[in-house]
Amino acid sequence: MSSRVKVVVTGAAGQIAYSLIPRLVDGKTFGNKIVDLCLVEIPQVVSKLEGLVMELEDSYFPHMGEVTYTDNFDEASHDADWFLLVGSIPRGIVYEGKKIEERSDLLKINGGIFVNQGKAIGENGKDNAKILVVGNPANTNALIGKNAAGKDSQLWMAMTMLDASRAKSVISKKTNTNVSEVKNMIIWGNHSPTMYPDVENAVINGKSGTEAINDMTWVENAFLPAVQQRGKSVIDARGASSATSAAKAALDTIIACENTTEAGDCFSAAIASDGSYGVPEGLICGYPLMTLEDGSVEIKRDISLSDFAKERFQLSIDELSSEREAVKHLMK
Ligand code: NAX
Repeated sequence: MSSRVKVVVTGAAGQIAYSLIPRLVDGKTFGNKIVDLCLVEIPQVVSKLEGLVMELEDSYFPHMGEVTYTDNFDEASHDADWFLLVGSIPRGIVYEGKKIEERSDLLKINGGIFVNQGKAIGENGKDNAKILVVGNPANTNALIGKNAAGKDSQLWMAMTMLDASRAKSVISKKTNTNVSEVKNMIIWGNHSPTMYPDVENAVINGKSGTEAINDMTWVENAFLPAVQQRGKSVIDARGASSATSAAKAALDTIIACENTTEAGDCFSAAIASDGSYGVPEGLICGYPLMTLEDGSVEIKRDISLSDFAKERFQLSIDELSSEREAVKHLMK
């Protein structure tokens, strides 16, 4: 066990974090590295983290390093390699006397949080820090955070891995294959119901998605709604939003960034557009990504999109543009 990695997790007393945090130190996500954890919560619930830390200590994790907790994000951010920004204010709660129902209110409240966290990450995080935003609206929160951080050497991502894993599961059932046989699964656009999960460019058991599925009626009427609405279906069935699957997706995103991507494959996350695939520059957009041998993360640029795909993807790009417009006052 040689090197160490410092990971900051916000929303550490929430339901995703309860599944996520133990697996950060289990010796699989970061391989042989010792993992120092800094857990962050809001002042009202930060004391609960004492119990979580007790459980971590009681769980026998040889790869666990120093574990601290705080309600001070600024303090937590020093020299961190990874930031998992899970904490955000969910829809439906009463915040400062008002029930938060509208996406625009959600954007406003969470936007404020991400300005401050972004500044701290830019000032105090490692120059090559990676930031994964899970808290919704994830793409626009990441946009605000990245802008406030102002450090291009840091990689800001919004999580779309859960959407990719959901898509792989639906395809594997349809084609009677194992989920591991579904590769190159791309989620284009926003982490919202407008996302475009790309069956045509998936590779299923070595065949192109178009050839393996060969049923665009199923794609349009069954596959797309199943993936786009899966979050809601889980809430309806469980009475709570996806937690263990979201935690697994965050871990899979870290693993994808820490290891070279196999030829012919890619992983899904949203990063800042450089204009690729016609997306306005700067939007945090779901793309096919590859981790190269030198550890850098790049957009895979050789994917061709059908007219059907382009049309669907454009809806999500338009949504991202309108979200950027709604938070432009936070982007000075
Ligand atoms: P919980 O409500 O269980 O936990 C969120 C925690 O964040 C709470 O304990 C809260 O006190 C804390 N928090 C709020 N503001 C904070 C701040 N400024 N600093 C630190 N902590 C803060 O929610 P959970 O189910 O864990 O979900 C967390 C977020 O993930 C939500 O925004 C949710 O919408 C989002 N999701 C994103 C997904 C994705 O694929 N990108 C999928 C799953 C999930 O829906």
